[in-house]
Amino acid sequence: MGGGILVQGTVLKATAGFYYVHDGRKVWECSLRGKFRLTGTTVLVGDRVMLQPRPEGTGLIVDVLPRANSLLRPPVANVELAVIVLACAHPDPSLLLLDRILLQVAVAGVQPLICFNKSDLVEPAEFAPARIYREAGYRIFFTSALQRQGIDALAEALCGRIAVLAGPSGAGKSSLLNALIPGLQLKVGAVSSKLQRGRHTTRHVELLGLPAGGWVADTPGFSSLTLPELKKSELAPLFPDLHRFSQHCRFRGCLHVQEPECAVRQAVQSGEVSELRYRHYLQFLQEIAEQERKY
Ligand SMILES: Nc1nc2c(ncn2[C@@H]2O[C@H](COP(=O)(O)OP(=O)(O)OP(=O)(O)O)[C@@H](O)[C@H]2O)c(=O)[nH]1
Ligand SMILES: [Mg+2]
Ligand SMILES: [Zn+2]
Repeated sequence: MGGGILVQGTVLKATAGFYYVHDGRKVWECSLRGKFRLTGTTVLVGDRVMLQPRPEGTGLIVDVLPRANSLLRPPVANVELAVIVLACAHPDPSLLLLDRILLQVAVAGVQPLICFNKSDLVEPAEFAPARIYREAGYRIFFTSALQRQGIDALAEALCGRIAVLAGPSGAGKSSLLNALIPGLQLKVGAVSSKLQRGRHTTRHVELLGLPAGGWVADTPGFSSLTLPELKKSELAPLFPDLHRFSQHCRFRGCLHVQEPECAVRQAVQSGEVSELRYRHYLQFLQEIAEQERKY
């Protein structure tokens, strides 16, 4: 490894074979040691790496430190907080997509936070999705990037953490970051009025420094997400609102579908568990069963 002092840092951005690594003071433009291609080592935004300074002032990444976790969509490592951003309207929020993202975030061991943006377009008190997810136990924020509402509360939740903003295109992730970071001018896209979708204005993942400390990644939106690889029995524990009833089911290993004396289904019937969440649970369970059949 040719001697010399190694520098530790965090990968902020990766584009076209170059990695930008922050060492606490400055940003190094780095390339990857050739060996990584052979060993299949990947370097993600958020990775802690060791770099070897080169005479011309750039760096060579020679080691990737073990990850605490990593997300697939967006591809970011060592994330502490996932802020799932959905628009209250325009485009209307897909709660099925929200539940897929929540599942992926839970599997990765990352703390979720749901941000309903464009609150200026609805009456927050009457916005049913927020009630459903608040009652399910998730932390909810209402924001309007446009009218700068709820930005301070979001800033406080992000302070000092490594976070990602994830969610569909057009929800306002880049707009929120522009509101959170003075002077930042991320490109913001229009929502197609015909398709009711954003246009994927953001194309790469990048960690940005927050004024009060911490890092947050703007990420490109996505509209579909495959389920993480799970066994059927692993699904319900990832729905905390359903799972808390399962200890009262008659059968151990109850999947809460057709089994008699299922406490989860009873909770759905009595309204203690949201029917929408339960329907999504059943849909995911079926997708897992279909995946299993393929192997
Ligand atoms: N009414 C309203 N419009 C907003 C708000 N925030 C963002 N928008 C608009 O929504 C559109 C999409 O915003 P973006 O910030 O580009 O959305 P994004 O989530 O970054 O989209 P991608 O980069 O494609 O994933 C733009 O026209 C914004 O001006 C808001 O709080 N209220
Ligand atoms: Mg964007
Ligand atoms: Zn059950």
